[in-house]
Amino acid sequence: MRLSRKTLARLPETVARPDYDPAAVTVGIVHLGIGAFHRAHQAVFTDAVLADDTSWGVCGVSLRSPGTRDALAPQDGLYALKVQDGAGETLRVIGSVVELLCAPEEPEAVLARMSDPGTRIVSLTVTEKGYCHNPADGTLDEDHPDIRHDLENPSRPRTAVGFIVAALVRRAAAGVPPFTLLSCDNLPGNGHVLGRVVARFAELRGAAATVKDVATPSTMIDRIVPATTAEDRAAVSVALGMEDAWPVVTEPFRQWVVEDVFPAGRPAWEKAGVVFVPDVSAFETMKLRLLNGSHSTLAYLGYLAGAETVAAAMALPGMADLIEGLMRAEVSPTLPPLAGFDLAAYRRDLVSRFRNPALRHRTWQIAMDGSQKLPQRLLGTIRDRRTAGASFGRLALGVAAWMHYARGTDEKGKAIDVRDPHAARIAALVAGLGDPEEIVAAYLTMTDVFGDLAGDWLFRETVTQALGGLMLEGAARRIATFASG
Ligand code: CS2
Repeated sequence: MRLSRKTLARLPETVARPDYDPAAVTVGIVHLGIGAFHRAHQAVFTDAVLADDTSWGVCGVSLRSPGTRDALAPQDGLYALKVQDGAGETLRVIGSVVELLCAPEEPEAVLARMSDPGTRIVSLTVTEKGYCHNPADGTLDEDHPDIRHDLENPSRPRTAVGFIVAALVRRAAAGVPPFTLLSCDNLPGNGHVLGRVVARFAELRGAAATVKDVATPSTMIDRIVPATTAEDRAAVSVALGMEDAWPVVTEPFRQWVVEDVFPAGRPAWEKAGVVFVPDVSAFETMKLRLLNGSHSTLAYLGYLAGAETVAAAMALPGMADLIEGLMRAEVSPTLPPLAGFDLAAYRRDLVSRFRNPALRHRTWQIAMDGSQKLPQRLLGTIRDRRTAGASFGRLALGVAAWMHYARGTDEKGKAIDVRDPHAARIAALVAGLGDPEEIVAAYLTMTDVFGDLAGDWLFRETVTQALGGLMLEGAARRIATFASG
């Protein structure tokens, strides 16, 4: 038996399910990048308020592979959300995703759905690299092969930006007002970044006027959602008493802070706990620098020290002290003030979230795409510390750990499966180098990643020292030196 609208009634009592009729839901949101994160975050907030207005269902679009569509379409888009920590777990079937499309296989269906007047929001979780921007300054990478492709083939796009502009052009031609663009990726000023790449792409297509009034509110999104494993699938299916081909597993914590600029309307998300603010940037900076900056540091150092998961990395001697020190002494002083916000409590919560024993969040997963993540997670913080004339040794260790990791060989001499849009470029840059000074110098030629820090002597020296220590002593011993005793 498979999870579907037909079998919903046969779920065990303990499994929560939609409080509306999923068959009555129509599409109001097209979501680009229907991965685990969307399904454990925005789709859950939407599910909670659909009973009020069933016109806000989600059409989930994969920009790459058909896997999610093929798993969920036979289930009418239904899937289970398993929320777990050391204290226990809960299961809920989510019904907000009512249509699934795979862009490379059915681009016309995607464009038709995005151009439909019923679609009033297009949201995105396409990861940092999905914006096809230069990470150091947020401008469109006009040499990106997919961007070049989309400029040459405007009605058969590959990228999110290409789809968005093509759909906005169609809407304008049909007299349909634009949708609101809602970026939900871990980028500072994600709405601004999206607005900028869309505007530039449209300009290159000769359609600048079409996109000029599109609203692009920024958002801060937070929930830790590891990739679903075969064991998760099996365990959830047992608990449901029926098969679910693609459940998602996550932690209890969730947060969504959004700028309230939705000229075409929006779901009543505030009823589900979404916080609407005039300016999200202080929240974003805090989350990106504290949570994601720590995450990346944990991922590279942890992986090198042989820790497979974040919880295992946190258990390495000295690691919790290192991360706590990084957050308190080096990151927190750089954060913009947030009136009434208890930063110390936020940091404490992060430490316990990282320790969640029930989540198997792989260090390798977080280690992906470092060239796209480091600028907003560690480098911006370092830049602010430099301006303030303050120390940044722990942050530099995180950067050095990435440099060590991305060279592609672990401490036992085994190859690392480095996933990064610049993996080949990095491999070529560091090929044959064994001296920390030369390695750091090679990385610092990536000015699209490091920006002005590439020419900063103290940054170069501090990272070189950190990398030298890592290469000489190994990650576990370096981490252990931070143990407070
Ligand atoms: C993680 C994030 O994979 C990663 O890079 O740091 O996905 C992190 O789990 C989320 O941002 C938490 O909100």
